[in-house]
Amino acid sequence: MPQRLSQRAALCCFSLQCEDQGQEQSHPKMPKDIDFLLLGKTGYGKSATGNSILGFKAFSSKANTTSVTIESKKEIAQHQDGRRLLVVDAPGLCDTGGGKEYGEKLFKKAIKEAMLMNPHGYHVFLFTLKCGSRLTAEDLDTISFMKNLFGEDFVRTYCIIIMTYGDTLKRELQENDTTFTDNSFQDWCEEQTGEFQKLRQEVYRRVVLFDNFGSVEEKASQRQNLINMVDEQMLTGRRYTNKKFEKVLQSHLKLLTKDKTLLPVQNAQEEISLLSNEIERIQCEANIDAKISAFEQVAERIKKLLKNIDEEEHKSPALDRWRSIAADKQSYVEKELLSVNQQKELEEKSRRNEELRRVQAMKDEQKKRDEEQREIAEKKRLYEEGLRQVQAMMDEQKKRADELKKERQRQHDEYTRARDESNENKAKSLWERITSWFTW
Ligand SMILES: Nc1nc2c(ncn2[C@@H]2O[C@H](COP(=O)(O)OP(=O)(O)OP(=O)(O)O)[C@@H](O)[C@H]2O)c(=O)[nH]1
Ligand SMILES: [Mg+2]
Repeated sequence: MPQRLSQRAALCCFSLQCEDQGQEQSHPKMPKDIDFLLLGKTGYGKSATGNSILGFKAFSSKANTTSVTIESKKEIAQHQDGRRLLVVDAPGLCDTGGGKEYGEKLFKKAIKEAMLMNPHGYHVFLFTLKCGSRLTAEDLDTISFMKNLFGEDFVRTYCIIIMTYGDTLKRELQENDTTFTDNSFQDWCEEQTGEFQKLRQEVYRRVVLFDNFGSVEEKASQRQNLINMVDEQMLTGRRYTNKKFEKVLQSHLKLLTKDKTLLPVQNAQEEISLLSNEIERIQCEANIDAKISAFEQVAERIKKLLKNIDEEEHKSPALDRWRSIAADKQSYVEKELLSVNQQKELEEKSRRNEELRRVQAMKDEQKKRDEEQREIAEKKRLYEEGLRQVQAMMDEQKKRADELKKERQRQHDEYTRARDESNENKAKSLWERITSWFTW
């Protein structure tokens, strides 16, 4: 068995003898795992509350006039802090199905079953009441009946009151224009008088509101309120056992220890139940790495479970059934792991391709920009080259015009000189040359 379970199995027999001395935990007020038993009148929402605590629909909850739950049922879930929450849903007290006496007889039988289902006892009894209904004489009868069955101290020491139909209270407050806040329920409890207040004092104000139709977040917060209450306010942290049940329990425990076939089966059954819940939770996990890691852990747990079953196989043929269930789970988890890993690979490949595409697009963009820059630079170079050439031409023309001007000035000076010297021929030839400048 996984270590936790085999320790539990060992504790299972040990706890009955030692828990009354508060030795189960080093901090007796904070049970490591919490075992709850749901009690209350038929139709008050025990099964619905059990489902809210577990975080999934384990128990059938319906609007019937007669009892919906007719036998006790056990389910386990793992809380986010790693603790195991065991919830046993019992049939309602004072059932309407076959008269009061018959109902009480049925209930006693169911409680015996519930005790056998969890022979090391319960930490907490959740007594359900319904918000919006008065605490009736029948409810008080139910409490007396429970005290009679479990002992006078039972309510004070082990009960937490769960007020179901929290939605009704929220609606009522809203209708009176009061916003529902964290303190609203405690304020509401304070305002109550009469039998409810007496009962509240008796359980040291351990009353928690449950809206079993609330959102997942609301249910998680209700569950946390309940667990905080168990951690902070439970008076002993011990498990409830009772002389009346002890005989039955002792013989059952003896059977468990003597008949080596029962414990391994019970442990395998519990671990498979936990694994099933964990697999369901993992299915909803959105983060692929978290999903893979959780599946790997589950695969490891199944491997250990199968190993333990193989080691204890000789003890009980009933283990065959659990081995086959565990093997089914193993192949399911392996398939899921394969598929999630493939999905991860595909996602990574597509991410890599996307990255490559992005880098290529960036490179193309840069290339285009470089090309445009080159074109602009070439145009600029050509333009400047053109400008330089025009400037050079203009400079050349100016130079030639200056030279021409100088030559003409020189010829004109020569002509003036020839005329002054009365050198008619030279003057005439020079004048003809001067006038020829303007003929074209
Ligand atoms: N509105 C509302 N309805 C609720 C709430 N909790 C339970 N119910 C309803 O009350 C009815 C009885 O609920 P159950 O969970 O079957 O009650 P139970 O105490 O397990 O009944 P038995 O199994 O017959 O003893 C169902 O129709 C539930 O949907 C709640 O918080 N709000
Ligand atoms: Mg029920």
